[in-house]
Amino acid sequence: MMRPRVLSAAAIAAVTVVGLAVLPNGAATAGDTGLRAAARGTGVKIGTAVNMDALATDAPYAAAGAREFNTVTPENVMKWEVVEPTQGHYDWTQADKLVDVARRNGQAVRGHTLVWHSQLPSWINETDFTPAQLRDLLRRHIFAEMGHFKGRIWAWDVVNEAFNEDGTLRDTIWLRNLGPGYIADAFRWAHQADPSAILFLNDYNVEWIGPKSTAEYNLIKDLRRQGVPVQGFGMQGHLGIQYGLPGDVLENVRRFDALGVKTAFTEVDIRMILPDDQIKTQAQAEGFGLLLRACLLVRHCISYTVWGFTDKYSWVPGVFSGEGSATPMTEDYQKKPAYDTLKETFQLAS
Ligand code: 9MR
Repeated sequence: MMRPRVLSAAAIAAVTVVGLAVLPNGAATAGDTGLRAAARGTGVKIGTAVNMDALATDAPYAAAGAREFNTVTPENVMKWEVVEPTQGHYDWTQADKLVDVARRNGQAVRGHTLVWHSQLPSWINETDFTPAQLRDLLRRHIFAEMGHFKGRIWAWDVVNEAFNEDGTLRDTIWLRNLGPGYIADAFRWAHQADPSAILFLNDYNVEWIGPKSTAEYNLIKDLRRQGVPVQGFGMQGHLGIQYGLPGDVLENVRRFDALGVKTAFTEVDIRMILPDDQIKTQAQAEGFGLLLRACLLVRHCISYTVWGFTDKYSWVPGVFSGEGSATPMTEDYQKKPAYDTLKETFQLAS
């Protein structure tokens, strides 16, 4: 079925009403066939970050992951510190496993992430490399990792979190040593390494229009004018209901859409100050729906990925003390209103 580009205002309102009022928290709807079935025909894939420890040890986690999602992102196992813990010695074990499971489940893989300031192997931070050596290491890393998975990764987060909140480039080992051109270089190398992968610039706090998202917009525009193969803009979507929801998210996604790049929500979770209650849980559902509607309403938004689907393994409580409940399912896999809103929104759009 063709992907409809416009949801009627009534349909959008209906999603909100159903998501907010009718379905009780945790109830499975009749004829429940999961999010991936609901997403079919919409042109937007539904994804999750995958925790490989949980996948190996928690059968309900593995079953829900296969049932609910048609794209997966490794939460950690494709990061540089994991794949090259010692210089020149690669360990693809966990990442290979993820790609195999995805193939068996008929899921596309979003590769995450090639160029980042975080989760670098300690040998990079601890050795006194020259700028020329670092440039060579970065190039080798991109070719090694993309080469290893060539043809099996649907989209790659090539450069992750390159900007500060004020729209300046983040001070990282890459910017300091290679200069701002490292971003264009990374995309050029990535395209050579695997021409079939869709190449994304990815960041957080860019769901709304502001200095950071505008700087990324300008960079993408500039790079494309120069013929640099940046092909997608990923908005992570780590939100907190206490900060309010990004009311201009659709307007924001539309301007990237107009540039001709693909867009995606790549790491959506919406946290709250604990304990949760019905009001917070409903506000969260609205947030999940808001981002999904923005994705469905533009032409080139290709996927919507949640950063974990159960609170059982969410990164949030470990980092934001006193906060949590950020995913669409509880720790014991009960569906929250956020889950129902995602499903109903997909169903209306298909
Ligand atoms: O969820 C990931 C967590 O398990 C790691 O400890 C953390 C390390 O930085 O990275 C988390 O994932 C991040 C992602 O790779 C990039 N965007 C922000 C995510 C949450 O921190």
